[in-house]
Amino acid sequence: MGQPVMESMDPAAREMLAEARVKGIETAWDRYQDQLPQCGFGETGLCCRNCVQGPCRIDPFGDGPRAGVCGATADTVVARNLIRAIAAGTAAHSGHSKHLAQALKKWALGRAGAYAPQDENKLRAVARRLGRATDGRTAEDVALDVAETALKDYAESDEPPAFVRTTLPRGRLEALGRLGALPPGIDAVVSEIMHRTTLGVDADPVNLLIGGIKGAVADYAACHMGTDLADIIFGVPSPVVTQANLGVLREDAVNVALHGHNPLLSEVVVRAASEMQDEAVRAGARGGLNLVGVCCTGNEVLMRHGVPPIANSVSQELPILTGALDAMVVDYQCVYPSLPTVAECFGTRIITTMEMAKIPGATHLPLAEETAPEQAREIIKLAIQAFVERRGRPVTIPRHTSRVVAGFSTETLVAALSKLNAADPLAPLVENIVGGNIQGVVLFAGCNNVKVPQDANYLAIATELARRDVLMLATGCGAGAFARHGFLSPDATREHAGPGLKAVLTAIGEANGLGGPLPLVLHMGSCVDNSRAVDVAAAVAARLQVDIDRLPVVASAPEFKTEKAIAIGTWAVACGLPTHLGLFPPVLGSQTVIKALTGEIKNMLGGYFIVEPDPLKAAEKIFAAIQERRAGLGLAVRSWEEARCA
Ligand code: BF8
Repeated sequence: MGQPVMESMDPAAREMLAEARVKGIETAWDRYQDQLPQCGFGETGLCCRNCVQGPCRIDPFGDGPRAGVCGATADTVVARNLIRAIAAGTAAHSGHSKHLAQALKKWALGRAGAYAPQDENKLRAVARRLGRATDGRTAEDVALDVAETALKDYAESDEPPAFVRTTLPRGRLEALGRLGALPPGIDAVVSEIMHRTTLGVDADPVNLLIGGIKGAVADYAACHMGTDLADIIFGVPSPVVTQANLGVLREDAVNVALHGHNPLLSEVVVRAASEMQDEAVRAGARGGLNLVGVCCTGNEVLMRHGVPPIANSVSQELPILTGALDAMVVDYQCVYPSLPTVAECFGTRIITTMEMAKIPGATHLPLAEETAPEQAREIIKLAIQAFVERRGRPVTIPRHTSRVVAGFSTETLVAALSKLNAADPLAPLVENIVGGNIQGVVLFAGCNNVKVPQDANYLAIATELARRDVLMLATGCGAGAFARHGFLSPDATREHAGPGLKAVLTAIGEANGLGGPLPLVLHMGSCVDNSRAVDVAAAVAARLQVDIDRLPVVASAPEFKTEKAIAIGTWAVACGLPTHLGLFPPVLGSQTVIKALTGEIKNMLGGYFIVEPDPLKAAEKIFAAIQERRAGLGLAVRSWEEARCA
């Protein structure tokens, strides 16, 4: 542990951090330094606060206490803490999805006109997949049915959630069933984890971990639901071309950042902004209203409207430091409570919108689905007022921008591939994997973490894998990292892709009239949209007549930080994927837990964790996992060195 060599690989972020120092404003990086050295018991998962006889701490070196007051051992404490994190992540994703289901239901009942489905085809396709009738029924009836089916997935039932049953391959369901890891319901399993981890319930680390995997599968259901419902209500994303990074802020525009996760709010703000451009211009903003995105709300509006992403996760405070941001509108999750403090000197309005997510010092304008358009207009008015107040004050906007092509939903990918083979769209992808032009696929997911120079792991790993012909997908803050460094562009394909990958991306791009390759990394959306990658993997697995756990597909969360990311990483493993983590999760205090998650689980589910903080070694291990899968399918394999020169 120590001071990072550099806080961020993003030059715009570095400029803003220098500005923060000049102005004496604290950011996440400063607060991290203030925390050092961090508590070793917490870091290794060996601190238990589950009852008031504690906190108990277990000595990782065996010299001090070997059990807590109740007798809980290191293995029990570490496993309990880990699966509580999974439950928290699941609660967050599923709260987001439940909110979407409720909005769809309100629309179907005539109470929330702003949420009329923009994609009736997807509505009917999801309904059919869920086993609901669609023929001869109105959109309202089908929507009500889909919303109620979704809401039913939360309660305890005799069968797993519909969003698990109808999306995972049968082999996956059977493997999870054998392990006892199929959840009876989303809320039910969150509640079960809280129960089994309280004092004096489950003390068996392996049984606890199985309970955690069950929770993670519930998280997968919630994520898939979040993707499906957002696509139904707001439209299935298709490719958009835009710019990323702080350089898109404009001194002469009303700059409004949309931050958080749930598109319920940001979508109505996007609509309100398009209707209120004139109002901004009348207030003196020659550039009108300029919307920008932060974190996963940023991803949602990026892929549906081309709203430029400007910051992610650890760098969310930096847009305020430009002095040009008039409002930051937040919903929930990954929103730092520090924002109003940073905003104090700049006049930026921090606007919270969710009853359950207020921040002292922010302006609170609660979102109600029934009256969302009026609230969105009120938000824009506040931003315009802030612009009027800041006019004439100096701003410091870094010049950096990068070109971004984003919005590769499953449907878009299949449509793009169908230009090469209309009768069998997956054939070109499968044939190129089999033939070795594409060695395998890596899904980059997860956050930035102040313990890693921002974006460094993403860039280093992706650069190594690209030159070795690995097809790459990205979501969440990982996608934001690639966006800010130009990796979501065709130029990056020309610069970094190995010959096989370049040929495939170029063939698809040209068949789709792009006159060049697809981007080096395909942006699939927000963190809940990791479900899109599972859909692609499940379709390819079906085409090859195998289960997902035999595909040369790996997940990587090289800079993860949140409990949500732990939940997603665990369901990636449950789906059968080797899953790389670029930081040590808080499990080092238990050899039993480490062995179970990095080794034994492979025999049961095919997936397993690879923990490797060094990005170059990580790339090598990810590539080795791909090659192991290729060998298992009887496909030609390449060594790390050989692949570099291919
Ligand atoms: O849900 S990647 S820091 S913003 S948790 Fe949060 Fe992590 Fe970013 Fe999106 Ni996902």
